[in-house]
Amino acid sequence: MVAKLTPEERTVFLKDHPGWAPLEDRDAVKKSFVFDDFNGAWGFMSRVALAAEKADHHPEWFNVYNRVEITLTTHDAGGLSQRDAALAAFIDAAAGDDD
Ligand code: HBI
Repeated sequence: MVAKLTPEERTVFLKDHPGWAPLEDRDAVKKSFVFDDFNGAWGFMSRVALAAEKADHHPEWFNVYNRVEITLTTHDAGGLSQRDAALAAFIDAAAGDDD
């Protein structure tokens, strides 16, 4: 059983991962990414998909053309966990958002 983040851990998560915004209606965070074109978006999604499968931790996402919206939460925990923090870090790096 994976543990939910404590309030303190959640604060650190949001500080360490700028752009990830908590949702109102559930214990999750969401961030949008925009790429030059669909090819860029799809390449990003491919990188994230491989990492998600390797981690056995998957995003909830939406894509239209060059835009990708990603929501992270841990279904097994019923909220945010360290798995989401790790995947958020990978996603930001894959998007080039980690500078
Ligand atoms: N992805 N986001 C997320 N949350 C989960 O709880 C989860 C997952 N991917 C696979 C997975 N759990 C497996 O451990 C099974 O529970 C489906």
